[in-house]
Amino acid sequence: MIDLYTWTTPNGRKVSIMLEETGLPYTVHPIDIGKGEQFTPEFIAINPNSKIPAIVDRAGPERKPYALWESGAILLYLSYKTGMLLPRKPADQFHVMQWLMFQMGGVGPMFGQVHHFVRAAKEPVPYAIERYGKETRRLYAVLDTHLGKQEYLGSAYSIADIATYPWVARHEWHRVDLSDFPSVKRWFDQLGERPAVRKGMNVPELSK
Ligand SMILES: N[C@@H](CCC(=O)N[C@@H](CS)C(=O)NCC(=O)O)C(=O)O
Repeated sequence: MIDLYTWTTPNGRKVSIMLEETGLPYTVHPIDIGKGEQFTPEFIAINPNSKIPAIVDRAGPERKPYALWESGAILLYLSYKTGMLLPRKPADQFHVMQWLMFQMGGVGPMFGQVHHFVRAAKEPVPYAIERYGKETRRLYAVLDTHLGKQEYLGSAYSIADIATYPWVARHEWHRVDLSDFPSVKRWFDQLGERPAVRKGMNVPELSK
């Protein structure tokens, strides 16, 4: 059983999609980052960086509980644990890791800045919207060129796609029209048909 500490954000949903894809049993613990629940001593004991997502694998290495945070590390851990969604052949595996790092170092931080300056900033900051908006569109173009040549980011559906999908799902927040990036749209629509992606995107379910 895996305990997942998460909220309704792209980084959290990467992990819920992965858990749905692998079929590993998990329990969701919503951490409302709008209310500051990431700063409680109980959560800091799991993630000293006070951010979601985090997991505790009750049957971790050596059968002991194992806490892990940083979504990229969690995706890799779950791949190693299950042997799923990360190719074994080194050339293919590093290709997936390259696109995973591209998401962690580029897509996540840059799209996240656009979210902030477009939707959350207390006052308009045109310079920031222009700077991060331009970089975001450039990253969409890089994805579009790549996905014009192959079906998925790696040689097969993998954790690189899982990491990137929930960020692209917020394309309207980035003021990006996916029809400007037809190969990203093709990939996005295709992944959106996967039952695990649909379920994972609905975690945590707050309506209950
Ligand atoms: N690099 C981290 C980023 C995690 C992150 O930024 N999480 C956000 C939600 S998507 C968060 O917890 N924000 C709360 C805060 O910054 O106080 C990861 O990929 O896990």
